Amino acid sequence: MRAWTAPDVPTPLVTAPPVRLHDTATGGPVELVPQADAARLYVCGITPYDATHMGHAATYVAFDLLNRAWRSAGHAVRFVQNVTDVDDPLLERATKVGIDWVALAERETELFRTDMEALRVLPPDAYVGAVESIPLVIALIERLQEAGAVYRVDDDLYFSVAADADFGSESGYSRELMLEIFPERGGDPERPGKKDPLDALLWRAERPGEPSWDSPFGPGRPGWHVECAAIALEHLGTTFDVQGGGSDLVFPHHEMCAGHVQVAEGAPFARAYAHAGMVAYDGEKMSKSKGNLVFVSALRASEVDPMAIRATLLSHHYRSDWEWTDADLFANVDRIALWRRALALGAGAPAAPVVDGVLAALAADLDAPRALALVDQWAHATVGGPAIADTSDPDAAVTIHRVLDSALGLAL
Ligand code: 5CA
Ligand code: ZN
Repeated sequence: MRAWTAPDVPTPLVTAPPVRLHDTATGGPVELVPQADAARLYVCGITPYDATHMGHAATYVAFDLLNRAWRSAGHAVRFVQNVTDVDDPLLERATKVGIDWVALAERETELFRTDMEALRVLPPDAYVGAVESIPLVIALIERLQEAGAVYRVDDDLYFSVAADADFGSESGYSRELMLEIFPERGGDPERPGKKDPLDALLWRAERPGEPSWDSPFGPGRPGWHVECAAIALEHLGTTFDVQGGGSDLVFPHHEMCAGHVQVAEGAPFARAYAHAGMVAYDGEKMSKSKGNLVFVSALRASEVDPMAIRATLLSHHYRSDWEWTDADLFANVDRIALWRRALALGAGAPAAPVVDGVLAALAADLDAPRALALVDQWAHATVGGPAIADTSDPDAAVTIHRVLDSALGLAL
């Protein structure tokens, strides 16, 4: 499907250091120098049944920093994202509000595109829906059948986790923890007839009132994990650089994606698995199912500068869990105003060390808070305050403007 319009990204004036990122599977940093002609990134997309909230936005801005950090280090990037445009929560919401599920998915996907554009998130090179990928899903399930990893329960097909010798290596979770989390994140451990409670649904046979597609296994629709596995495999190949998403996808989603591809291809799914922390609101994880939401589109409609929203998201390290507050947003509105005042002066405090510091911070596991702190110091030094303003660098504004735009996605 169509992605969204790319913002202009100025070419960086200096080359950034190689990117290091925390890998969930190994629990430590990995240096991500791409081994193919481009760095290859897959980021799990939305299930489009409601508007983009700050949790989604934080996750997509985090991986946008990775995309930009690779580009700053001189690499081309191939970026792929899915849209889960058929799944239980989408169908349930469409039924509840009495609208066609296709129309609901299209409407919310379109709103997401406009939110991503406003936040200056670089669009994926391939933006791929689950529905349009059903032939890929069927082909992958057939490969898994050939590998002896598939069995039937009634007319549904399941992936046998026992077929994957490395099962558990992505999350590192104990079986006890997996069993606890699985039912909370779409799994069905109690279903009679399963060989292992953790086995994952690959193909859900047609149910009355639900959409379905023909397949060699009978009419039905794809399971969730096989959707991302098939899309990533087709559009990036095996062992691409980074599989990304929020930390609620560590298990079972990314574990199962990795397992499906590992069994079908005999090669690792991704080189690294990166996860963004959860954004909370009113004391709980912001989630469509709980309804404790702050929408990007609602703030935009009330004239909040999208760059202040983006700065608020960047002011928290992507791996930490944090809570959205209005006070935080207003502090970042003030921060952006200060930076604009400093940039308007033209000359300012020396910019080169700021550029180096910002690029180094982002290359070191996407440390945006450290990058913002460096720009804060520069802005304070430039506008003066009680001290005398430092305007020793005649080109400071142009240089800082450029690095803010290219590396942090803040176009001021
Ligand atoms: N369609 C699937 C992925 S294939 C899905 O999880 N969709 S979603 O709409 O529920 O979430 C989209 C992305 O936002 C996922 O990467 C998810 O991990 C992330 N996300 C959801 N809630 C939060 C939150 N409160 N904080 C941070 N990230 C979140
Ligand atoms: Zn996914």
